[in-house]
Amino acid sequence: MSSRTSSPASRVARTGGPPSAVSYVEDVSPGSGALPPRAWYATSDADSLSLNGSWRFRLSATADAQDDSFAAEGYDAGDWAEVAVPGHWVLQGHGSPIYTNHLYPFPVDPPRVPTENPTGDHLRVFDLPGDWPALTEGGAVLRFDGVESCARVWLNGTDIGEFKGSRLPHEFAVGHLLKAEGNVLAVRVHQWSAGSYLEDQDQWWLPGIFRDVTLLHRPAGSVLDFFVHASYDHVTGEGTLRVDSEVDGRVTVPGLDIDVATGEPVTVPVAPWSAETPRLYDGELVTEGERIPLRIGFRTVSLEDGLIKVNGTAVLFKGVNRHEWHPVRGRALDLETMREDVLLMKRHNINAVRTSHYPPHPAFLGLCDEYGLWVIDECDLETHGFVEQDWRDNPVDDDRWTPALLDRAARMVERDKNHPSVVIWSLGNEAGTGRGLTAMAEWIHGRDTSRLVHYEGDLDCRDTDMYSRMYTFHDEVERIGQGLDGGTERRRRLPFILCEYGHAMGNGPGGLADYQRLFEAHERLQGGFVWEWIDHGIEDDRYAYAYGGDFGEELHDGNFVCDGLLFPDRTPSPGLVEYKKVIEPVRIEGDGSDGTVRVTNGYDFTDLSHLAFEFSYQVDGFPTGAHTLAVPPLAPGESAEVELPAPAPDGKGEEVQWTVRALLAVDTPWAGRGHEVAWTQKTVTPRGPLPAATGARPEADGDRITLGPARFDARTGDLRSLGGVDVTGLRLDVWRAPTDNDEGASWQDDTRYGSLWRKLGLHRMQHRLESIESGEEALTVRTRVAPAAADVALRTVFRWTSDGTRLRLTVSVVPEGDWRVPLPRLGVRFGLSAAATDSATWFGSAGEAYPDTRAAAKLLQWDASIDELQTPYVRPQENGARADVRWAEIGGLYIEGDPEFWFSARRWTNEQLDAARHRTDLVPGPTVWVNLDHGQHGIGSQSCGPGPLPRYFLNARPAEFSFVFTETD
Ligand code: IPT
Repeated sequence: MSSRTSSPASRVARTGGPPSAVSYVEDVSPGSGALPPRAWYATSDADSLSLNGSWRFRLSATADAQDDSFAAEGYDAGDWAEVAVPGHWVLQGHGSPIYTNHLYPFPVDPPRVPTENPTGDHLRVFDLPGDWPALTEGGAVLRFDGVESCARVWLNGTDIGEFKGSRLPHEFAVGHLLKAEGNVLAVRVHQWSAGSYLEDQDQWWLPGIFRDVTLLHRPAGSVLDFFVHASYDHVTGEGTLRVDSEVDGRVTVPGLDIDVATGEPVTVPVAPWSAETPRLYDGELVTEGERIPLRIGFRTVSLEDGLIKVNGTAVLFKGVNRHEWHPVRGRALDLETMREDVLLMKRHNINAVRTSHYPPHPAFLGLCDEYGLWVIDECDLETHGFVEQDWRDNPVDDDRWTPALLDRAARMVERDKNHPSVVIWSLGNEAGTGRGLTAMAEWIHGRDTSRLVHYEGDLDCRDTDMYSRMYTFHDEVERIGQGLDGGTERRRRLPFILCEYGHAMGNGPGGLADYQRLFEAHERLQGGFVWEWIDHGIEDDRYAYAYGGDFGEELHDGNFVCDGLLFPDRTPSPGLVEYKKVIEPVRIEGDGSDGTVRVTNGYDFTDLSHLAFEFSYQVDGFPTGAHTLAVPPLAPGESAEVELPAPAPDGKGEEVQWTVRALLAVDTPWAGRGHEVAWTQKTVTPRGPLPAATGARPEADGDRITLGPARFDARTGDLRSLGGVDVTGLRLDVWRAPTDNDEGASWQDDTRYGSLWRKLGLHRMQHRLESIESGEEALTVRTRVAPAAADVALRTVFRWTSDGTRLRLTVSVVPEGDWRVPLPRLGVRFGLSAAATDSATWFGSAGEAYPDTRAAAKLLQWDASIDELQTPYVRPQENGARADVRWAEIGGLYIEGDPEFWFSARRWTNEQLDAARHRTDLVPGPTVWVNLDHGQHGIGSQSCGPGPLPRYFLNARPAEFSFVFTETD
């Protein structure tokens, strides 16, 4: 029977609460009907049936718009839409996503939620496979791995319960309800619920059944919950295994000759598990009714001497915060996407993940076990929006909510407790402080004594085993490292981590290398986790990638959701390349002038025998062939002086560098032999001086002045052409399209240079021509470059000379007035015909670099198309500068610089780049604009953290720099 009308129950007048049929939505309790939480496992010999796939779907505007008749057998949903499960309906054409950072997109009135509460009824009819034994033997469990934010479930017309806790599993016993054919599974999902108050993470609000739905056969005597305890004694080299199981059985590990009863400990020599050596032993848990494969990693986590140690060794976290993200599927990730994340992390020297800010799909943790990553597993809890009311009514400090908090803690710990990769439990993120958090910490400490507990909001570390902060400035981190930060006595005894730092929003983050130096200098500083792994842009025809506000949200936080080291399609951004270099596990130091370099093993656990060291010279950026550098298999922390294998070649006047690269000597599961892990480069022979290019004399020629191959406008002093190459608009340039880090976060008012620059008018500098002097051997053009309404200026002299073939420009800049802000950039820009300019070749850094993001700036001779020279930040902004450029060839010009310069070129102006909001706003014009910069302001991390350190400031001060231009053909 089909019905589209509301039942009388859902029409009752509202007298202070929702109709009873949906009262669970606003109930602070975690739900009812679900089985107790237990360990999650991917496979067993018991049957299972995936219920993923296409489901019937009906969207209602309110929680109570429809009665439950759709759950009845025989209901005809033939005219409903269809959605993919796992999935979010707002990404499948029904309603829209909403992005807010910490503001609740509904009135803060806990636990009440809006009447307008998008509610998706999901329906799936399924038959049991022919050989499914459940009907005759044992029971069955229906498992939901993730539903946002609240669901009520019916099977074959029977209401089996409702639950909240979006990124946590919920299981229901359903064996007694199953039929061989025509089972009707009905799931009503509400976007908003009391649970939404606990899930105020900085991300898109994305309702739906977004993780797997599985029916598990439970044979008689099958496994319930089990806890694999596998510790490692680094003194004896032995591991102790004990598998506690609610249902008695046996545990076998063939590789270790183990065959013991559950609950019985056994100690044997083993190879330990670590993120660097992820040794897993295959085993099996066998009960009367089921066999479950185990992957056992032996390791012991401890807090000792004020340090986080694993297997007796202090670890240095080189981590990232990972939200689950896919630009089309949102938080519904498939295994291959998860694997891609893990492989990308491993290939970029990352050794740790904080699962910000909820437990990930459980399969992700299996990959962390397998490939080797330290994991801080974080509970699905954030109440950040309460900060707007000074944390009044914060659920974590209100006993009525404590059962829900404990339920969340238990669902995380029970689900994930058998993963060796998980070394730390985190209570949640940005939830203030309160008794509920303490209750969670106490429960977790009691349930699992083998791991540590983290929570950043607990400044006194009452409940936690480490002092954790986010976005702390370098100087404070240093004080913490030195133990000079004060705090409670307990805190002073604890190790420190930065659970978030290096805000990777847009161009940046800057300053990573400076943090890493601190981490390496002070033992108490056990590393950090860059914020964050991937941009949460949503693929969208209108914009390429959409961000907050693009769906008409009434409240939103714009592109603050695009702050990752990967672009939404998982292309590494320059920030990831930089991070990889900053955290490289081998240090190669020294300039080689004494014929040696110093190699230091920066791994915590492995020696260097898995690496091969390659040594090569390059002349003018061109490699000259490789040699082997004989590095001994140094133990962790050890260093050695290693002899350079070959004398430097005669560069014949060209610049010579050597490069040492540490490469994988063997194939690993995450990268092949030859993969570069670390490198260092040093200049042996500097390049020669720039050609003087003098001798020719400026000649007046009507409205033109000719100087060697160059022609200038006699009235303006502007360069018009060099030989056959037309040049337009060559002038001093100080503007860059402010980066997200230039713009800064709203709470950092006094040093937000993006807006200070704009306020001063650096984006609309006026260029006043003061004089053109055509002398004996130089054409000198003087300008005063200044913004309207201000008395600051840059007095600029362009001095042009030529030897008849080459054209040399020396730019001298003298600031005038009281400059209170640094300059965005300082250099010249000019336009070339786009028709004649589709690529560039240069000798300088291969990739993008800025003053405080240049650790990975490896010098090479390189070429790229103009399009490839752009870094496509989701919100367009300054990008693509190449550092240390000696020379560049572009559009028929060969340009040498003294000193080295920053080079960029694009098919639009910096002003157009600044105006663009999305990639699709950038439309190529007829001109390629080239910037040759003497200086760039640092990048910093001020979109959520410190700006550039003072040494990366581009302060206005007198400067002089030169270029020599030669036509190439
Ligand atoms: C911090 C949050 O923990 C994280 O979820 C994210 O919002 C990040 O900031 C910024 O992208 S909270 C910080 C603003 C104090």
